[in-house]
Amino acid sequence: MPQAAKILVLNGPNLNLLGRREPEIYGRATLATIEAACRGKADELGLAIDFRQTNAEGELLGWIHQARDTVRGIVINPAALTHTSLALLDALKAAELPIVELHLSNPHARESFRQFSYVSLVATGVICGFGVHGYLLALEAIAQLVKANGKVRRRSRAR
Ligand code: DHK
Repeated sequence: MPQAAKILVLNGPNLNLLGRREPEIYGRATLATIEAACRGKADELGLAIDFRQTNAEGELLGWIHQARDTVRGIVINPAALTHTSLALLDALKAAELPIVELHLSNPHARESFRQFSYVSLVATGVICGFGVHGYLLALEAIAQLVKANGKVRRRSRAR
């Protein structure tokens, strides 16, 4: 049986507070619930996921640096770093992987400072406004991208 493609699912600052933090905007599901839903979806799609959250920008950048050689794609909810981090944009560019940018809320319908995304400049596509379901849509999207990529680019390392 072929090895499942590995996907990194990243969550940025404050997303550890999901369920308690502004539930009218971000919903009542906790990050643990979201991770469990992602694991179920990944199994369905034949993907292996590495699901992580950090409040530290440097840690997030380090994970992205490693991803270049260890995974086939990245799903990222960069949270507030979406709108502020040029370093995140550069790290994602350097990863040279398919990237799905994800937001629980629809930042375009919110404050003006949320309407610019550094990450969108490098993302293959963006999913926003669908709450927890967005994570499942993002996994479907990355599965398609990885499949399409595999057809044109075979790499020797298993990842
Ligand atoms: C999460 C955050 O923490 C915000 O800073 C972003 C994003 C939106 C979300 O909707 O998942 O602006």
